[in-house]
Amino acid sequence: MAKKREPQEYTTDPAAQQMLIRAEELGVQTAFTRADDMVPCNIGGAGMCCKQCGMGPCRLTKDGQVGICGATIDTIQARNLTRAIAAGAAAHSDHGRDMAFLLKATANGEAEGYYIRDVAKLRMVAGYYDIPVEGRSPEEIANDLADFYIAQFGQQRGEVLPVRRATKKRQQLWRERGVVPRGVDREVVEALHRTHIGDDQDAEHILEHAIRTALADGWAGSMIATDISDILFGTPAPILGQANLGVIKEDMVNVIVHGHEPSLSEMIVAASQDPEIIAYARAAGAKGVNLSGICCTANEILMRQGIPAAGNFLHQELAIMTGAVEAMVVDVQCIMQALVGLAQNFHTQIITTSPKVRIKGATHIEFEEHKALTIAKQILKTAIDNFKNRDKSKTYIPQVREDLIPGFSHEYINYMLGGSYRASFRPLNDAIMAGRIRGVAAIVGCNNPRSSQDYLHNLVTKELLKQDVLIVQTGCGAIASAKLGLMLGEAGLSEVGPGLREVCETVGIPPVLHMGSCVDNTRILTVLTQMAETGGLGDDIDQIPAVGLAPEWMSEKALAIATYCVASGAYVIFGGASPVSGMPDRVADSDIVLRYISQGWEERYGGKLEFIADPQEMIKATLAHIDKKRAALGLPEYDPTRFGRSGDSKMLQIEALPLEKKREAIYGAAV
Ligand code: SF4
Ligand code: MSK
Repeated sequence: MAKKREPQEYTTDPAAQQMLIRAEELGVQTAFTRADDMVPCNIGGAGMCCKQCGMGPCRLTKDGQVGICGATIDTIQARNLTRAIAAGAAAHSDHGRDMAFLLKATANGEAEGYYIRDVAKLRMVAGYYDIPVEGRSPEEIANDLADFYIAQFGQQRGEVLPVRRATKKRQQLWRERGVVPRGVDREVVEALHRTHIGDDQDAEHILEHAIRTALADGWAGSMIATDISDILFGTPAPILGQANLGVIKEDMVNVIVHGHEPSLSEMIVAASQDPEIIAYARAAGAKGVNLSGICCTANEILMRQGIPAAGNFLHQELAIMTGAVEAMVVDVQCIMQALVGLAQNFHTQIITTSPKVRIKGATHIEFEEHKALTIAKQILKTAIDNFKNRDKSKTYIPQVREDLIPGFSHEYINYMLGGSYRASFRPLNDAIMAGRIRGVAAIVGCNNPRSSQDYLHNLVTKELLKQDVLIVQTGCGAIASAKLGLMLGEAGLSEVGPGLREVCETVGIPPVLHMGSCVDNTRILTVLTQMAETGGLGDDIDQIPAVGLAPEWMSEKALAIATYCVASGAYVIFGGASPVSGMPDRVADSDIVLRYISQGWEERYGGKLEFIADPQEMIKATLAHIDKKRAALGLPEYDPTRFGRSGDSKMLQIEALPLEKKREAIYGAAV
């Protein structure tokens, strides 16, 4: 059994630390303590265990050893990794499919409570696929777009059309390599087929299909999900929000929405503001209904409606332990089965809503788009009815919360850099070319109780900010920075290098931009593509001084995201353990797959995937890659001493000077 850790070793978040002390007092288990008790299997962890058929499981631990069928270690590792990527792609894409059906129902007036909020985005997206827009109603366009998107999942031949949104060069490369997805479902199914016993037994060949499957996620399934969420619920723009457990309110009915899909949560937001529901809550003795979110559902409603985030992945159990949550409403993905058992210690009801997800012991109120508002009200009334069962002696809400400004969609970034008339990525590219911004890092992904919650996210983020690296974030990584206060303009700027600080002050942005949920990593693909197309930073993503990081990854979706980013040309660094680490100290050739997804993929796609556990090494590798790309573009070497003499901080210093010194400081000694 691993050593049991102290609360401050489990997490760097002060609210979470308080709740873990509370867990100890109450004698309840959490993912943190279960991680201590669960010793990972080092053979499976290294990707060297195969259970693809009933002759196994075959655990390969010696040089030259093969499975009963003769499968080698690299074949087994490639199959395991590809299956994980296929599962991640399936999860994102099934979410995208549901959104497409919701768009269809909305267009046909069959989805109670939904309407098309962002007609401009609808017209723009329809335009990508040559769907006629002029003289047509939003509903007509939406109906065609929904049909088109639904067909992308089941398409059997040809190419999924959203790949058109990549750079021309990248599309050409994918075609040459034979990895353009034909249809989303086809690639996922083929990944499962190829990895069945007795099929594809060439590790590199298997991994090329992993690329194709991941591309079906990033450039189709997830991109479709993001597009439709924006069309139906509005393209995000900056809005004030809050994050951490302190958003839970003592005197209100607390409802937490958790999971990923915005379809139900947006309707719960609408229902919570309904006078009938507010009156119902007041009649129950509460001041009203207080909604908050966990995981990516939190990100969806935070960036559009400013609904607070109670926390990221590892906060789901801690939120219940406040004893003040009447209902936790879950849809799909990242929902721990442990919630139900934990909730039995309190009065919290766990309400499952997806036809795909049930948890034994949970209340199931199935979501149905045709009567979504009615169902959302029913869920809220169930929560309100539960308010009377709250045991005040068991209530403990840590008073820790932080403000943030989320909502940096790629559309808004374009707008903020150039206004309505000259929306452009030009200023960002110019700042990178000048060296004011050294490069860009996307720090995304989950929490993992095997490391200290938020520690790696925040350490890497803070160090890169000091090095003038602009950070964009999604998923649980974004919530980690939000809780730390890095997503508020000025508050975050004290941590930032001089050049980046000047840019943030000029444009009026925080140094860490919250770009949304896990499926919204496609927004990052769009930003990188637009940067490449703007000019000055090469003509494709692999030339941009940018790196993707997931320091605390845990889900299969993270592996799918990593792989589509690599295939799009990005260098991706994952922290924690590698699922294909092999055991090079014991089995000489057990790192074939590890080398292929790094050097092999870099040769083929210009991007690579590496697992680096040490955060300092992660930072070093990020900066080295950014500097290498800068040098390849012929950009000036990064030099922090060149900048920092303009901007708000300088003006404040100048303000404090006597008049003659002021003049000198502004115009120089010669004046
Ligand atoms: Fe063993 Fe081969 Fe079956 Fe895998 S597929 S469990 S290696 S016999
Ligand atoms: S919710 S996939 S823990 S980021 Fe998207 Fe967070 Fe990872 Fe789930």
